[in-house]
Amino acid sequence: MRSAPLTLLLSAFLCALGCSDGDGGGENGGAGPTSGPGGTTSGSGGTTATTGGTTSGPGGTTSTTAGPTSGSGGAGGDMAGSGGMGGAGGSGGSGGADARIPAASASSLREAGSKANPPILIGAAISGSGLNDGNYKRVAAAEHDYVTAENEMKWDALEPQPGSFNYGAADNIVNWATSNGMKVKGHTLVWHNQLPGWANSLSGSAAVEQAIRRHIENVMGHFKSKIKHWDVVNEAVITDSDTGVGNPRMRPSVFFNAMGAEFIDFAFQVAREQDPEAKLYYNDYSIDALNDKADYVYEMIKGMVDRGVPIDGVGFQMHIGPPNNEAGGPDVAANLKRFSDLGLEVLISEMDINRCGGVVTAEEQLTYYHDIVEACFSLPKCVAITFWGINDGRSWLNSWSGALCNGQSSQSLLFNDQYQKKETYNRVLEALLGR
Ligand code: 9MR
Repeated sequence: MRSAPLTLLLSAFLCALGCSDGDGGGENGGAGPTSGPGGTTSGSGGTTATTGGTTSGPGGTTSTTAGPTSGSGGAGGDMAGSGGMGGAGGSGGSGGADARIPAASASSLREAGSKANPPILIGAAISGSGLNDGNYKRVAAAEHDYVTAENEMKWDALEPQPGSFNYGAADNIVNWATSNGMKVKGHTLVWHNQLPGWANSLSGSAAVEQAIRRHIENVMGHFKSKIKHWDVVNEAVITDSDTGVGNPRMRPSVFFNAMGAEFIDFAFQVAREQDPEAKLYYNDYSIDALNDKADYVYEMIKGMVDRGVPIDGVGFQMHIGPPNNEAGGPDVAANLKRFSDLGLEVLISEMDINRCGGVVTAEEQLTYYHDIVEACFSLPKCVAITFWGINDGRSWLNSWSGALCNGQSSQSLLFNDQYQKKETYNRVLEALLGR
């Protein structure tokens, strides 16, 4: 592990310019980590097979023996028609192996991930518009075996009117992914952002509960045969700045305001009822390294585990650089490990490293990419690494207020505007090969 100083930054300054996800405010704090409804649980998936080898298929299983490399998920390009969910290795890694064995060599990220034992899914955020671009599709399928829809599975896209569901754009992405032997993580069931107006103006716990239940049941039901991984609750915690520092508390939202922190347990319980086999995740930003928000989320998740709430893992978004925080490898490794020690899977769920504003230098970016991927690689229960986009030219950061890019390229990803591999790609591949 290279030493990577934790350089962080400018919280108040950056947030004054606009923080990721907007509404950093909210005075409504202090709810403390989810005061548990003491609720019931349907058993958490949890699970681990103890024999070696990989198992394909939904839900992901795990190989726990440290045998030689397990099968590759196929590094091919647009492998139309391979059908189904198979071929990409398990989503494994939670079986208690002490160390991950790297592939001896690999010619793509997904090959390196699937040949590691236990395997690591290599993901990308995919946009519907990207799939109209042949180069985008080629690189996306050749290098990744895990897909998150960048916007097409959010509440406003799927349920624009109460009880009226629109699956066209999401189906396009899911069908493309499965036909390329890629798994899909549903993103995201309950989130304060990208909500349709009608949902945002609900009030009263009964109405909000009913809306959450209907949304989760419909969406998970629609995708049940194809999606076995879900971000159930996204970004339920805030701090004074979006860097994860200062006064961590529950985020005011239509859900929290009506139900208190109990909305989180409720959403996971409804999701578990809907699919006993699915992996259910909590996902958040600026909880990547050791900071106030990560501490608070740790206590919140630990409370859920202690109460038997059916949660399988935590996604660490890993948006490094403006407008979020920036973390060094050692801190990330320690942070991921404490969550993994709760018996949960951990995922790097939305990684990019923004160079706009000169806050992160080119050299720091390479170090961070390597060391953060290494932190996941070193933890057998770290089951997936998803990059938030394919190439620099299409990154959300380029035009995001607060990202300091002003329409210029954030230079944040692994491929340049022409879809050529960058040095960041090489550093990620090295870390996936245990180097
Ligand atoms: O990348 C997404 C961007 O296109 C949208 O405009 C934005 C709106 O909220 O959401 C972005 O994705 C977010 C993800 O869904 C949740 N974590 C933060 C991501 C970056 O803002």
